[in-house]
Amino acid sequence: AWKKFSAQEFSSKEEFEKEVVRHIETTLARSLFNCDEAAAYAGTALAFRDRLVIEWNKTQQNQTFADPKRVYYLSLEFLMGRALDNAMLNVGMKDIAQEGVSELGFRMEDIISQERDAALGNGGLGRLAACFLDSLATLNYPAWGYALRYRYGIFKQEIIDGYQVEIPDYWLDFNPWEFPRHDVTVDIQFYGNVRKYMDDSGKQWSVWENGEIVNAVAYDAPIPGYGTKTTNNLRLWSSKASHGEFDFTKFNSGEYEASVADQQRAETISAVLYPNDSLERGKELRLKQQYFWCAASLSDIVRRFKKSKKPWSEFPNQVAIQLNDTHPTLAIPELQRILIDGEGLDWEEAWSIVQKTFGYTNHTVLPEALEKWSVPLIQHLLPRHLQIIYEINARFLQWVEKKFPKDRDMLASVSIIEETQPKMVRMAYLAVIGSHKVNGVAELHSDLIKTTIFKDFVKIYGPDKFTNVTNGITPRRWLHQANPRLSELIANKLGGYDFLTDLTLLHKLENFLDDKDFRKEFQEIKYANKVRLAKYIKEAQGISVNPASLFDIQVKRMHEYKRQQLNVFGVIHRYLQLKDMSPEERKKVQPRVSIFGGKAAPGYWMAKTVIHLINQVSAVVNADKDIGDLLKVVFLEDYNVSKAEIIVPASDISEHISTAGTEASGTSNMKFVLNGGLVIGTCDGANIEITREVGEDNIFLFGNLAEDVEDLRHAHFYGGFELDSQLQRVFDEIRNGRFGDAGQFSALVNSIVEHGDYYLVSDDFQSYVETQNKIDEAYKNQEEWLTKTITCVARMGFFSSDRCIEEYAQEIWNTEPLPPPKEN
Ligand code: 26Q
Repeated sequence: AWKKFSAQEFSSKEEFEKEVVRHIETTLARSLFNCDEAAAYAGTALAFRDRLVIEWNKTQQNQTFADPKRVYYLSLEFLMGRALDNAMLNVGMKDIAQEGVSELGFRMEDIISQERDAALGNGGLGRLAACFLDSLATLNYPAWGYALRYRYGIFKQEIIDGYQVEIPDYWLDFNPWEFPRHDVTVDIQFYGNVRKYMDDSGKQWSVWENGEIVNAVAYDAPIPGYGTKTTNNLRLWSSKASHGEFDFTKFNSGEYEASVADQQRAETISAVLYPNDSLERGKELRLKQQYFWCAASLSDIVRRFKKSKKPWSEFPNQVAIQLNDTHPTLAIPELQRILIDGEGLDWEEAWSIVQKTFGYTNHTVLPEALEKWSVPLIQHLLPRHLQIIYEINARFLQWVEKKFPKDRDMLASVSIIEETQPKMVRMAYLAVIGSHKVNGVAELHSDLIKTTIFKDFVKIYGPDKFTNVTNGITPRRWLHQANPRLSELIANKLGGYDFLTDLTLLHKLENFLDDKDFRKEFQEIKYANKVRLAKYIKEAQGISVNPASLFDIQVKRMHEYKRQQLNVFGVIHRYLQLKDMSPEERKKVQPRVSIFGGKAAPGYWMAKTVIHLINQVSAVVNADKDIGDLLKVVFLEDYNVSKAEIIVPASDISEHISTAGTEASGTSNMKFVLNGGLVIGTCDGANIEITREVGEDNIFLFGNLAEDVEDLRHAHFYGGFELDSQLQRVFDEIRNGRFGDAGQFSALVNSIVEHGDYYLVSDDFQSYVETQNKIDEAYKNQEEWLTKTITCVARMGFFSSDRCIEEYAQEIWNTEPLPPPKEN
């Protein structure tokens, strides 16, 4: 086996075992005689945690001493998944640990699966933040993540009678990876009023007073890099009642209940992750979360900067703050407030610091998903911030007015304040105005934001403020950890594991396209991964699937724009065709398993209806004796990061079929291809760049283009659109009750046949079905298929999140790595 790198190591399995046993007996106070898998997990995690902590402390010390420019990644979501396997692989001692745990009578797989996912996110945006932390540490960037310590992560999904049911995810019972920092707390203010006064020198000050105070307590988690000792920090804020005089008097005077109620109200702020991956309009608690987190993080960042005793003008040379979507936009007026009200800087000086400090990443062009908050709500909760937002807007509009005199439309269209009833604050505009760079997450998406939602800002600032950083994924988790056999095979061919930190090295795999042994093993690994998924499907859903079938997978959040409905209509069409065939004809058919997974936001009725339809179709098709293995339909419950690690390596085809122009990037497309699966997809998001890299012959593209979407929607609106006859038949069968109570699905069907088919399902259906048929044909030639998949893997180097981070560092943050000092 190849030596990956040298790190601080357990010198032997005996030493590792001793540490595990010590933790079980002393830290957990448990007897070895009743050591179950949970205890074995805890012991193993704690043994590795000890190793991480040492490097973590050294890294932080080194960063404090060198005091380089740091990156702060503000994201309300970090979808981390499990930590133990990642820690073992990044520290590089999984082999020793594996031997150790087996001597203790356990299987490493079982121990790893004891851990609960840290599911502090909804989907793509949260997982992107987690991949970025891995890359930042691996590349030795001094970087911190900031988020909230939710008591409840994204809900667990159960399917009962075909319907989604949400179960709370209370995940903190035992979490060895977090360290409470009860000494690191920040007072956060809400409500109250603003008073103006003049000091002796005649200077005007604003004070925000009489508010309610909530305490933010820091909890830290170590983020180990791969093959480096750099261990960065993820800081999560937890809300707690502040024990100021106010509570104390209540308690003293016997108002115990009122006092406890105050405490609970404070703790509610960090209680739960909002389970919407588009929008939850107007919820005061969500706005409280956002401010609580921004204010705590900024106070922490400013405190750290002030220790260096540098002048304020140095702040943007020491601090880069990246805003993951508009969720942390309040950080902009908050920093301005700290600088002018707290530090006494004048407006212009402060504002120039603010603009140089922030960068903003946009993740959507869908207008309904753009964040807005009502002026009265902000006025009530954050009166001083509303004043500052108005001042930012007034100065900005004045400046625009000079550039575009007498253009009233321009002023109204770029104003941060939308003049509706009530007035609304457009958070994306505030984020654009308060940042020095704005980026989209794939080329098409970055082009689209410049011509749609931020069109006028391009006129005002020029095009250079807007840039693209195409998303990426960490090859450590999404290749090495999820698919260890493939990773090892590649290492054997390329002469080591360097590709894990330079993914472009994968291109050398093309030299082995004719290597019979390599091809055979590559194919065997895919088959073994499918067997593993089949086993999981049997255990979890009770459905038997044949691993020799074509595995067709669509796993992602349930959304109309992602078009799981197009997929399931295609499945129904396939089923109807199979039913029409003679037994002779059926023998020629390529067997297929259609696998779905994904959560719907609890209030998103249409998305839930699609889940229900998939489950109904699954019940009918899987029970049909005529069909047998020719078609199986599976809805996998509770899709999450750790399940993705089993699902992603097992696809033959995965589906990324959003209406063109709606999916900003997509990142699971990258994960599937990196693991030797092909893609069926639309010309959308990162699919386009995947096509550029792997070549048009190695991807199955279909459907209308983004540039045609507007006209097509128009055509629907003005009628005269005739429904494809095959889709018509699918709808007829749904309506006549073939898949259960037809009434349940009428709104879904009607959204297409009567209400304008906003997501253009009917326009793309024929092209989709034809492309699926091409896939059946292509799959029959297994040798050619294999050549395609190997070629794809070889050409995925571009999609490493390491490449993204280098681009952010150069184009947006202007930061350098700080490698750990050499030790003797
Ligand atoms: C906002 C306000 C209130 C409550 C919730 C939200 C909210 C929460 C999460 C809004 C959006 C999200 C998540 C969005 C998301 O995951 N977007 C995806 O980001 C990926 C990474 O860039 C892209 O690959 C996907 O295309 C994009 O959909």
